[in-house]
Amino acid sequence: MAVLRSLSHWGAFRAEVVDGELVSVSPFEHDPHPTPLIGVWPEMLTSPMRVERPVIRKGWLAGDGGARRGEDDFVAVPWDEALDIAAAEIRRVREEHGNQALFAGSYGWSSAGRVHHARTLIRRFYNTLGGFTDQTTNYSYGAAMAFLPRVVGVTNAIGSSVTSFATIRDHCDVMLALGGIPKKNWEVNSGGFGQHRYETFLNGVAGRTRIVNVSPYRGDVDPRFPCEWLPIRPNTDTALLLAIMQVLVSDGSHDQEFLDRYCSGAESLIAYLVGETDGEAKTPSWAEAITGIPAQEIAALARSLVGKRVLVTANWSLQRARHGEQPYWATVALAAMLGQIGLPGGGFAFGYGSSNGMGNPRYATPLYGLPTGENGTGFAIPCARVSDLLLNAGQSFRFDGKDYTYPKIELVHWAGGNPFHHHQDLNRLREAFRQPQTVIVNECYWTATARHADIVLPATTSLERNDIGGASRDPFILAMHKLVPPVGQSRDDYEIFAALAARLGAEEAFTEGRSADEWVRFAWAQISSNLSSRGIEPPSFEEFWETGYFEMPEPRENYVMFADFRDDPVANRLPTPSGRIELGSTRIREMTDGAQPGHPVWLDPEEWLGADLARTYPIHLLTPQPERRLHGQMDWSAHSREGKVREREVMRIHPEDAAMRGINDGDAVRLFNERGSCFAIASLDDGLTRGVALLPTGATYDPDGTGDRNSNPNVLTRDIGTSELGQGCAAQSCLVEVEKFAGELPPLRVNRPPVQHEGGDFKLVK
Ligand SMILES: Nc1nc2c(c(=O)[nH]1)N[C@H]1C(S)=C(S)[C@@H](COP(=O)(O)OP(=O)(O)OC[C@H]3O[C@@H](n4cnc5c(=O)[nH]c(N)nc54)[C@H](O)[C@@H]3O)O[C@H]1N2
Ligand SMILES: Nc1nc2c(c(=O)[nH]1)N[C@H]1C(S)=C(S)[C@@H](COP(=O)(O)OP(=O)(O)OC[C@H]3O[C@@H](n4cnc5c(=O)[nH]c(N)nc54)[C@H](O)[C@@H]3O)O[C@H]1N2
Ligand SMILES: [Mo]
Repeated sequence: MAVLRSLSHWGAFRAEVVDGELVSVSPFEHDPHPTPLIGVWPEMLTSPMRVERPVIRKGWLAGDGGARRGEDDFVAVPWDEALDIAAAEIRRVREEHGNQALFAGSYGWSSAGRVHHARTLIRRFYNTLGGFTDQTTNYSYGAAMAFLPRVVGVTNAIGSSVTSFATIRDHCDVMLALGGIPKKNWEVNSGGFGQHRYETFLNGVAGRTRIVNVSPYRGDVDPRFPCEWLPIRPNTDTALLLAIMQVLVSDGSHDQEFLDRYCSGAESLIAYLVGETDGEAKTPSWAEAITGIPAQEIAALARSLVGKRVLVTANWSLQRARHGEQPYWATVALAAMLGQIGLPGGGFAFGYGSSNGMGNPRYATPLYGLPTGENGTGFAIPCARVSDLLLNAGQSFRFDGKDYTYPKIELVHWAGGNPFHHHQDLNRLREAFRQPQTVIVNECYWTATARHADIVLPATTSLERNDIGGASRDPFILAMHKLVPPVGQSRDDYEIFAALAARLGAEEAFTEGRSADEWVRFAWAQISSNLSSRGIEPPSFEEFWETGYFEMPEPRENYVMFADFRDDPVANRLPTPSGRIELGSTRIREMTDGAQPGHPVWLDPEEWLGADLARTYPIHLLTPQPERRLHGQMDWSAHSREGKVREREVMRIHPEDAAMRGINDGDAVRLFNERGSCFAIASLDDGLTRGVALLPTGATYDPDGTGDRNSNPNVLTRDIGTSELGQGCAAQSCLVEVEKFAGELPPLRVNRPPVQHEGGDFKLVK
């Protein structure tokens, strides 16, 4: 191999390997702005935090019922024994309680490589056994994923292709960016990619387009790019959007023709805006009381949009809040009132600030993961309802207009995700994790989730196996070369599931007679045939593997969302009941028994700065994605640690909010509410809306009673769905109090692996 290469969700890289050891990494030669995140690998590949061998929790072996999950020691066992025990347990639960009692939704990002994608493999495995309780939608934009199709009929408005950045560059006058366009989020994209394009995007747009960063945080647009900042209280964007629409409607400057031709139900929204429905017009002064933005500014902003090409955008975090469906619906509605949906550089789009490659041309780069097969139970919960599932067996819940019942779960199996990173209200999750009889986790590292398991199976990272990765929005298909042999006794997830399948009589169904490397070749064959069918000449596998990447040709056209629909709304009707954009919807009203009135509406998010609860917990805590890692991954790396102070995460707070509490820059603070508490180091920042604090996610949970010794904000967040419509994660609706912490910060226990004994006599080995 000329050059060894690999890839992670934060980008492609070249590797220097000497004597089976990864010595250094260097950026992919076609990445214009590589991230320092790739540098974590030489340290983290062989970190002491790797799970080195299969272990079983001591109390589980003694039949303790799970009460000590997360507190207990482990016992090392040989692979065969671990696999025998895990397989026997899966068989027993399936036979005694049925397939629904197996929960293996396994939400999480796992690896960039698509063949070895752990979440795909675990689903394939359980489906060969007849099925399991799965998870649907996602944490990123789960509410929108379920809800947007009700409004515009399709999901591509969020997940895949959005209006191309080149059309913004050439046509857009105003980009009203709710939640901004943060640089840090462009460091990553699921599946990995060849090119970081934040600079390309903003360099192109910032010249001609007026960018308005509507956000609680000025830093949500990189300060190198000119933009206006409109500070807003969190979770109140819907009120702002409604007031802008109210001004347009009362001035008569909205596009009635567009509403008549392309939308349905606009009259019910307009009746609400002008106050016919509830006696209150949604004026700028009405919105000032909610958003904290002066009424004159709202009115001036509204009027400044008239006659301009306007793109209304929102990042994904806006809908990870209570009633997160509403700001998205209101975004669509404002764009409709402005009449530019389907025009280049106009209309609406989501996620430009949320992930690398948003706004790229539509490469539709083909990739291939193993088929997951049919789930025999046909049952999946919305992914963020995991604690409800484990705690509320037999109870019903509503999702997207249908009622379901939670089954009783007896076995949980996770491969490639970290619920003790991603889920809200970790004390409640802890209680939930104590319910099943058995918890199995495949992990590369000693995450908080691995620590809460009964059986921990050590998995290789993607650097220890051959694979192919990439993302549909990026032009590169990337070869991932096996750089080093498996670390410790770790095995590929593929091998682990094949071995479990063999013990359960399903080996052939799982492997189809192929080794993992044969699947990689098979994947290339599938990708090649996709390329060929599009008139693109693919190289042979050998050539691809040797070159290390394949670059897609640039698409000829720039994509504009809903351009076809605009051209001909009859021939290209949307798959909604009216065939149009639904600004009013009786179906949505009925789905909630009237709780949602059937048009975009301001609904109280319960935990926000206008709530009664804000008298007790006056700080709205936002928990954005971390700059120096991907979620909880690589939290132990030097790069992640360099962003911390005294091993704790930095929390941004407004200088006046800090002063009221006697907090100085660099002080240790304790954040708390009724759900829990954690620590952080204060950083004073006047680029925040008053009353808001920002603490990124991803510090490894280190429980101590209901508190976290570390800085994991999910001990504080509320575990509730966005609403019964989308049932998405609502982490961004969270009130806390912050106090100066004068004491000694408690030492962390999660910076080293848990205690592991030698099998048999429990002799201490670590
Ligand atoms: N408060 C708050 N919470 C949030 C959010 C928020 O904004 N605020 N955001 C949410 C969002 S959008 C998301 S996507 C989630 C992310 O949540 P997760 O995706 O669960 O977080 P990760 O830390 O990426 O977890 C992936 C795990 O997979 C493991 N892994 C990697 N490769 C492999 C492999 O090959 N095999 C196996 N077996 N394991 C592997 C990694 O070691 C890691 O522990 O967090 C959510 N949580
Ligand atoms: N470096 C890095 N990049 C990542 C990730 C990572 O872990 N690390 N994770 C990736 C994943 S899985 C996802 S889903 C995306 C998430 O992408 P997003 O959901 O867009 O990102 P966040 O960082 O949660 O939020 C961005 C900003 O939104 C603002 N915001 C929060 N609430 C509100 C609100 O109510 N109104 C307004 N107007 N603004 C608000 C906050 O100021 C915050 O800084 O990021 C991806 N990118
Ligand atoms: Mo996400």
